[in-house]
Amino acid sequence: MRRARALVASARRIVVLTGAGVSAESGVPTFRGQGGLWKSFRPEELATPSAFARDPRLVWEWYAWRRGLVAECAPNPAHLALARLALSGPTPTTLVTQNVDGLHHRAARDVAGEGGDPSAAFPLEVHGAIHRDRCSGCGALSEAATEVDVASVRTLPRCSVCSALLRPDVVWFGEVLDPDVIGAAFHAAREADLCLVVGTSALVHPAASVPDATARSGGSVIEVNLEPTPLTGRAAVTLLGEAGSLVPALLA
Ligand code: BV8
Ligand code: ZN
Repeated sequence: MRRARALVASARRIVVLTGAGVSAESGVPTFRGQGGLWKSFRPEELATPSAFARDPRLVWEWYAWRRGLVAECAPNPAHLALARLALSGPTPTTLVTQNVDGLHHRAARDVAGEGGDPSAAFPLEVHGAIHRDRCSGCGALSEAATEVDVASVRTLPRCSVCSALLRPDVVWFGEVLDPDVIGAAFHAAREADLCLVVGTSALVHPAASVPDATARSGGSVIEVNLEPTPLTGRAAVTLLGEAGSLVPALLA
């Protein structure tokens, strides 16, 4: 922790990459850990365009359930410490998240408070946002309808413009990421001399390569995780433990 805190203190520019582990202590299930989402489901059944084409009702049932879960969750001390780093820390910081739960945005608003400007702590959401709908036909975006009726295909939400089925505005496997968003993430990572990676299994690309961009331009990587990952070999420091306590301690 001492070495990690020294790296944070001497960093000129910081990029942060978070994964499901940063939201675990908020009660949002991770994908691959114990109790992970993919214990009870299989990614190719749900998080793919072909799954949606084959059985949009089943895919919507999974996302509606996750939306309900996330609505009950609140940012945890790790989200809040990262928002404080980005809003009032001494070092220019860019937050990048693979998560679609919107908890970093909520932490930014909590930390900025009434009348404050939270935008500097809004993350680049490289995999989209579960609470936003996108039209599967014309691409129109809308804030999610509160309740999605997943009783049958006929009751699924449809676009008011072109009447095609709406889908959650997230990036599925086999889909390309928004080039502006992932491009900004890699740009920030190249410019940074420190990449702080919190709670990702570092298995899903291209997001998992963001820390490499910092390392390739001579920067350092600090990893916070319960266990080693493919990134551990390239990290200057790996802090093993829960993000909710390690991240506030690291950034205090
Ligand atoms: C792309 C959004 C170009 C939806 C997600 C074959 C065919 C097609 C594609 C591929 C292929 N082989 C490889 C690929 C590329 C593929 C990929 O990387 N696959 C992997 C699995 C091998 N990537 C893509 O398809 C991407 N698009 O490449 O387009 C293309 C196009 C066509 C063909 C080829 C290439 C799109 C990827 C985006 C997929 N969408 N989610 C949704 O959320 O439903 S991915 C999903 O996994 C989430 O976004 C999540 O963020 C991401 C990564 O998971 P993690 O966040 O790391 O979560 P995980 O549970 O895995 O790990 C949690 C970690 O936290 C653990 O390490 C745990 O120890 C730790 N932890 C737990 N609790 C705590 C903690 N740490 C600290 N404290 C705690 N308390
Ligand atoms: Zn439409």
